[in-house]
Amino acid sequence: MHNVLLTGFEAFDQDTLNPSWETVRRLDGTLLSDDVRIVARQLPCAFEQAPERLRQCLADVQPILVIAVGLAQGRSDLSIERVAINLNDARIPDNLGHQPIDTPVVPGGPAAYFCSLPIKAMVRALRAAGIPASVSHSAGTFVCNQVFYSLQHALAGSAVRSGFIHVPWLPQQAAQAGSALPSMALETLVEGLRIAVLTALNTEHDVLETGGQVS
Ligand code: PCA
Repeated sequence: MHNVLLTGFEAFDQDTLNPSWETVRRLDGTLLSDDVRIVARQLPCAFEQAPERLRQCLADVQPILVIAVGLAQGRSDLSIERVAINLNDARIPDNLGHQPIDTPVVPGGPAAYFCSLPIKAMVRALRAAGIPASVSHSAGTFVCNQVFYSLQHALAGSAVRSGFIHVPWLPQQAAQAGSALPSMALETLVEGLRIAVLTALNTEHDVLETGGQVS
């Protein structure tokens, strides 16, 4: 059996749940073919712990493909991240109260890594299924970017493809916050992630077209 690793984060900031974990845990154990299944794992929203937990997951699961998923409050679609940068610059403290400012993710590491997934094909497949998606050129500078960078660093030079997707709030989170921030239903997120994984598995060469990026 081959494994696809999906990671999601624990809740952070004011939230009591994180849609990234709610989504990937519903896909845990899903068979994508006779010999490929999804394995979901949770990561802490803590700079000191997340990269090490990710490395443990990679060692345990021995995946053929990895997609890390996180929440981006304010985003309105599935944001397929193209680039991870070697910078921590936290806007708020993490779940352990740490707030690194202008530190590297990996001292001496390259300034950035590109995602190794067929991101444009993923955007195209999601849109064809009626699910809003776009390419994003910034995963931020908080724990999501740290995990994304650590993932690309760990797998650099290997045949295992990997990347990161940011998801919006769930509707109940936007409602509870009394906010006009965008949201997406859990069923849509789950179906979107399933399509993203299948497209990544089945697409060798990315398509050359616009990813509908915002900037
Ligand atoms: N989102 C945060 C960290 C955890 C999460 O789900 C981020 O975008 O960095």
